[in-house]
Amino acid sequence: MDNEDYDYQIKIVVIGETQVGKSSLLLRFVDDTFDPHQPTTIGVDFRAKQVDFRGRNVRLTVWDTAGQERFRTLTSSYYRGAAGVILVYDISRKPTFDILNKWLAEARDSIGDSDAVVMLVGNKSDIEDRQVTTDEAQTYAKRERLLFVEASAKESKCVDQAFLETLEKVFDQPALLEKCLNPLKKTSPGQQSTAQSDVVQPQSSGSSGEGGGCGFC
Ligand SMILES: Nc1nc2c(ncn2[C@@H]2O[C@H](COP(=O)(O)OP(=O)(O)OP(=O)(O)O)[C@@H](O)[C@H]2O)c(=O)[nH]1
Ligand SMILES: [Mg+2]
Repeated sequence: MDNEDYDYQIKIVVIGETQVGKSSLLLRFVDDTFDPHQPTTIGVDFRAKQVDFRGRNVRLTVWDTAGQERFRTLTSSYYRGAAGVILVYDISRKPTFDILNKWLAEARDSIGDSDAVVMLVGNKSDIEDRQVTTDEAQTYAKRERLLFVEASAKESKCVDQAFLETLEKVFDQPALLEKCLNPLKKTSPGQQSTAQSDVVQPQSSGSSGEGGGCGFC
């Protein structure tokens, strides 16, 4: 896609402990693939996907970084300009849930408290032997004002929903959306009302809503 072919460019960053499935969620969303032997991320990876949303061409840029501290670089530039954050834990490993505060603090310190939409994703919902209940994650999401969904990159469950609901919330915040306008676009779609929500909805149903429950899909 040429630079002028999209109305908005929306940056989404994916964060969370190592091995929770950040890269797997990204690859499922962008390429609809899954690798059971996904290599650990070193540094930063980046993928783009175009979506039509509420009658607009949206270029989603999804950034994926290493969960392992020693492979992480340049934290501030990673978060810069992000409108959405996908905060991931693994429902089968409690420590990845217990450490969410650390990741949330880092994201909020880097981006600003209300300058991005944060979606909490409990990944690996296909695993039966879970260590984090839906209820406790839901309570945490509500307290921290996060969107929330349980997903499985492996089984392609609720992955699109996680990304599209994040996008939907960005579109609901005109000030945030304004920052994502394509500067090369000659006619600003922002001159029309960007807050109108009567056109296209993401395919997801069972929307979690902010601070709300888990979307079961
Ligand atoms: N069962 C199951 N396994 C998954 C799922 N998502 C990812 N995995 C596996 O979990 C492991 C880690 O996945 P990654 O996507 O590399 O995790 P990551 O968070 O990117 O890890 P780092 O890059 O080290 O931070 C891999 O073996 C994946 O195949 C899932 O939904 N279900
Ligand atoms: Mg990775």
